[in-house]
Amino acid sequence: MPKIKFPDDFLWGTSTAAHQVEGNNKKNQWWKWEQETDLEESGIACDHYSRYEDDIKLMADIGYNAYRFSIEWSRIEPREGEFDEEEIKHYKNIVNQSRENGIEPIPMLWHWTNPLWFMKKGGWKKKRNIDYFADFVRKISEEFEFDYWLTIDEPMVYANRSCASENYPPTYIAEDGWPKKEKTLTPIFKVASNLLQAHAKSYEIIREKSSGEVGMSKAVNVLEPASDSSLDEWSTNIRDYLENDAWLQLLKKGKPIAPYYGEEFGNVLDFFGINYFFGEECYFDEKSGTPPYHFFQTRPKENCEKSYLGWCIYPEGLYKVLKRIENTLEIPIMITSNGIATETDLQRRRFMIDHLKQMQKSMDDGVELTGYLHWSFMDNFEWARGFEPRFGLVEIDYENLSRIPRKSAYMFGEIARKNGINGAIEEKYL
Ligand code: GCO
Repeated sequence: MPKIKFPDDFLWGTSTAAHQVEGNNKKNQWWKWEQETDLEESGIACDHYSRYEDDIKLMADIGYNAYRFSIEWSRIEPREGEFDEEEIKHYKNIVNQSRENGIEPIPMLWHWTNPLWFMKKGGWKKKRNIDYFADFVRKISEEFEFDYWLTIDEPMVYANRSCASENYPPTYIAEDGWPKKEKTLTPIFKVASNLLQAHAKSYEIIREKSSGEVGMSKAVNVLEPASDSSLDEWSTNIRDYLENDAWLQLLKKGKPIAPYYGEEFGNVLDFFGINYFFGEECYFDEKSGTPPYHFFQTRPKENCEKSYLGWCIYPEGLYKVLKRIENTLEIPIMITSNGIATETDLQRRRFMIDHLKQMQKSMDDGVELTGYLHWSFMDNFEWARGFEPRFGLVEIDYENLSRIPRKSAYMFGEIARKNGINGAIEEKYL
């Protein structure tokens, strides 16, 4: 195999999210949801909150040079307008520990969790609540400086799940508790539009103070029709428009386009963060949900190797996604999440190599890629799926929380140090 080299300052790192790894995140809606449903509880999770020093040291020892983590809003602002200086210090320690170990810290300012007080004010369903998030972002931008900032994570995934999936906490808390899922499209567009505006506002706030580059993370998948029936094709076109095309267009134009709405915002991206995991196919099913939902059925693409969660492993899709973004947005791209839940580490190693090859192909074809952040550094709390799916390069023994790097962790370390893959790495690890 020819040697594959990446640009000199390429970021090779891993991603985590506060609620999934820190433990004891008691002040957000997910914690409350876990207590009040039958779902597995996040509890102490990986205890990254107290073990971050060793975790970051381990990243550096293995060879990574970047770390994407999230700053938990409910820790920083546990009550409206009250910022917790101790918690700010905690995240400063993470940043310092990263830099001292030669690791580029890349913060995500919102990864699906909201403080309870914000939820009680109507959460992301209320347009005026965007200002509360803006206050938090302002505070962070006064306290921290970064080379790369990420504002919000997967707005459409959050909007869809919080408004329509039974296993996920609703997007606000009503006076009499959790509201029922509405199962119509209107709230989804509302929540997504507010998150979009939150990103735009955050961009402006951060850029007033920081010379760093600001982006958001969006899940972008390749959607294909499940059959050649025209209803399945319609489903695909509609969904692709709502999830992908409309977003790329509105970000390019600098103003919302239907069904997303709100103020014009101009350019609000220095780079685009993409989260890419699987291939999907869309189909029409008149038995599912209320009318518009007939058009919104997706399932893992068929005829491909599957992950532990049944997701279709589709590395070629990453190339398609990268080219599509390059063609529309024409800005640098960072892969902010890409990974696999699996019980066999060999499958993870193959998954990674196959995706890296597609990245290289896209770069040969003109895509400006600045980094690859693997999901995830360690096994963690996979939201409604609990601790069972294993996404980590590093295994967590949940009996005693010890960290046990898998072979894939070292393989990725070698790739990072060599700044690319070559036949020797494949021979050694595959
Ligand atoms: C992300 C995701 C994570 C998920 C991962 C696996 O931004 O990378 O939202 O929180 O755990 O996608 O499902």
